[in-house]
Amino acid sequence: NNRIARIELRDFKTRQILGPIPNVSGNHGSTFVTPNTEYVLAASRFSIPLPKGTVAPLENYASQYKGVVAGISVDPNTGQMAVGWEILMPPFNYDLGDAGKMASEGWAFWTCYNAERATGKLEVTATQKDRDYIVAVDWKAAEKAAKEGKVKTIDGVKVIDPKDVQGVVYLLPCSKSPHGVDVSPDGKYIVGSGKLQSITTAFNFEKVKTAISKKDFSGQEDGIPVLKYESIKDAEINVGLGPLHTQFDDQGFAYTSLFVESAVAKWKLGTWEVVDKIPITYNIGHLATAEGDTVSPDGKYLVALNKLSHGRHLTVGPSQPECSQLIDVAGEKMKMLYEAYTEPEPHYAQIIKADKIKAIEVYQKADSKHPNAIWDVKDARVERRGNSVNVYMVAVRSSFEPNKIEVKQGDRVTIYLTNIEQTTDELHGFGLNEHNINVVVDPGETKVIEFVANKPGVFPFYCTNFCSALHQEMQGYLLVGGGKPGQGQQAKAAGAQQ
Ligand SMILES: [Cu+2]
Repeated sequence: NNRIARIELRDFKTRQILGPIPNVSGNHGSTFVTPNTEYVLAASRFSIPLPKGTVAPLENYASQYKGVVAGISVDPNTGQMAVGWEILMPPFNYDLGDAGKMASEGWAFWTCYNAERATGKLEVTATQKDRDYIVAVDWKAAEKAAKEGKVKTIDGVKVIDPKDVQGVVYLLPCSKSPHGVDVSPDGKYIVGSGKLQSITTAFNFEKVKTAISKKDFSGQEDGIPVLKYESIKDAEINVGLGPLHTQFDDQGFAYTSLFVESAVAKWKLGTWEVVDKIPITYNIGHLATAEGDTVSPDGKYLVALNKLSHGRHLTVGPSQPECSQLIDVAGEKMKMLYEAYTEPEPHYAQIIKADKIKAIEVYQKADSKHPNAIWDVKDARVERRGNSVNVYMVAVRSSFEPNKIEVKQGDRVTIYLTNIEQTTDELHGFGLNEHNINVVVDPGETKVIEFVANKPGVFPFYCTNFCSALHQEMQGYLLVGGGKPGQGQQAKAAGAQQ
């Protein structure tokens, strides 16, 4: 749905969901951030006619369909995200990105496939040419163009058309069918692999800048200059079959996942020699080294996020979990340490040092701002206003107060439930029978539960998050009167027949 969520690492809760992002279609090129989180990168996987809602014949795909790469701005004080700028791109399929850093600070990169601008059976039609592209955006120039109004407004956001604004975006020819680009920790190398070629290419960012200043171009796509491959590449590394993504360690080594070969290749930046290889089970896609996307990777560990497990675990039906493997990369030779099973399909990860995360375990009473929170059992009550029933409820080991709610059929019920515990790991839950309601309330948190009591009868509510030896006793009753017995069951039976 072209959305980006921001999760606060203080409590690991989602604070914002931005989107659907205008003009971006199938955001597969996220979420990579610039070094100071000025922007989060986003990109269209599926080019479509713009603005959204426009229909153009698929026969006109090459000219009337458009991709978009975007910088989602992040407020440095609040973290609030908004669309910063977008760039109108040829109808390729845009894939994973990475932000420039150090030597390439101020730039953003994405790979794209389907340089053929093909439709139909893409496995054939989109693999005709020898090369696809890495998109290189000078995001400071994009920011400036947006600020100076050198934009079109499409669906309410600022969109830069490279035909009108020069110097914002360039294309670097890359091996066929790439699925990601990775910038080395010093920012000097832009590393891209195409899964249909057995090499990984290290582009030298200095050479990219020189080629741009000398206009050393081999062509253009919809007004975007294409740089000459031979002028900007430093090395082609013979990593193996089906190279996809590359991560880095603290000793100048790079690790490239090999999907077809089911292996990870370790190679040296600068000398470009492949020094080690380790088999993976099976078909590795993404991989993550400790802080491997940063300017100072931590090394030591690598996690291989594999796409297929091919029955390495007990079979429990056709749907199979996938395999992730933990590899020790501290020594000369990579060592397999452990494997575990994850939901399909593992798609990117970050490993962050634990001491960087300062998460809370309890919401402090002093910080409670909810207007309807109550912190004393004495304040627990049920209030009626017309057909609205407000319940001010406390959860604390091991009871709910009040533990009886009496309403009439059709009443709108709102429960303000505060878990007044201030103890680590003392969460409570609130489940209401046959109402499809089950919420978890963290220590010190207030949750609002709203529903219309449209079924007559007596409905137990109970704690659904284990809390104490008397957890099972933590329960109460909702009594919904004034209705005709059996009504709920009749409605249910009617529903079942449909
Ligand atoms: Cu409980």
